[in-house]
Amino acid sequence: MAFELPKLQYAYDALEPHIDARTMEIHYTKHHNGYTNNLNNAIAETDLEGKPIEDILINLDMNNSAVRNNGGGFYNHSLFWTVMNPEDKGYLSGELRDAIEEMFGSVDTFKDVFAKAAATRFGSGWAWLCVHKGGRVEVCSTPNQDNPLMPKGACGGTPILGLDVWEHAYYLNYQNRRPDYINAFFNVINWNEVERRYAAAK
Ligand code: MN3
Repeated sequence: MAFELPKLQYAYDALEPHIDARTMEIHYTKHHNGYTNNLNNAIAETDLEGKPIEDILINLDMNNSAVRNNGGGFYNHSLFWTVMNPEDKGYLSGELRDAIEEMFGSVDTFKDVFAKAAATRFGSGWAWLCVHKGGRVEVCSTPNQDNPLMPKGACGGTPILGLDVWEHAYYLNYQNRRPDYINAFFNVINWNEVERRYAAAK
């Protein structure tokens, strides 16, 4: 069973003006599709074939750069599309809001910490909100296509919100203005999905 590019649940232009349609189309059909195909090639006829992606990443040999880069790219983008939603964004509430306020003091402070993690990631990478067993949340960032599931992967919890800060994620619309892209992201977060992931992982 090969991994399949997960279906995008909205149109390419659905996140405009925050994320433009051309960026979405290229990002999904070229980048994510490429990671998916390269992951399948990297694990074909190895003992990783047929395993869930989470198992592959948690037990990853970090020296296996093909699986590290493409398995990370497959997983990270699969999460990324689902934590954005143009129509049913929901709002931050319930247990997740409580956990964020307990850790950061306020939702605004959480947003500042997350935005800083995304803005200060040098080069390409991701910013994450993770949850640890027991429900404690943490913000971190990772380089390239690494993520917190991987051995020694930053906060080390389960990622429940992720932001792609590779230039391919924003350059067409924002050029070098990564902070503007980060601010725009907060307008399209699907909190219902983040809360669902929180409840499942805590
Ligand atoms: Mn990307």
